[in-house]
Amino acid sequence: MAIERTLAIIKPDAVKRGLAGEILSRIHAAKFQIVAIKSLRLTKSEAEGFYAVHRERPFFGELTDFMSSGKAVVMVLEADGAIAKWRDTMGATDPAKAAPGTIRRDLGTSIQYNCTHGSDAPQTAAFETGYFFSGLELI
Ligand code: FUP
Repeated sequence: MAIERTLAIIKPDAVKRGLAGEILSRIHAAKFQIVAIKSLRLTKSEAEGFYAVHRERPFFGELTDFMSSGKAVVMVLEADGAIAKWRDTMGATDPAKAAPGTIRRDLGTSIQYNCTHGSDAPQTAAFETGYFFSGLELI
């Protein structure tokens, strides 16, 4: 496998419930390097830009309302095969369908309030990383 970078988000549901520390512990335990990290609150239009690929989906309005409802923690994670590895660490989108021991299964409460985001492919990871971080922040 090759060293990759992926964009991870601790979503507003998890931040509000005080779960950021627990999720960061899992990131360390899984041996990711945190290349860059920041806490921010997206505006509605910033959330719409981030999820533009989903703009025709019925849940787009609710999803972008939720993602702009409070602080999130965004970070770039690095590891061997980081994109698939972080998706494995998170589990399936719907917590009810996620494998035991994954973040979404253990901490998520619904398909919308599923605590974390992860890029799903190298092209997406490049777009999403550049959405939040400048080149200087990624050295
Ligand atoms: P994932 O890549 O696992 O984050 O899942 P998707 O890209 O399919 O969906 C992006 C986000 O949309 C999910 F994290 C949660 C939200 N979503 C819903 O709210 N309802 C749905 O039916 C599907 C996804």
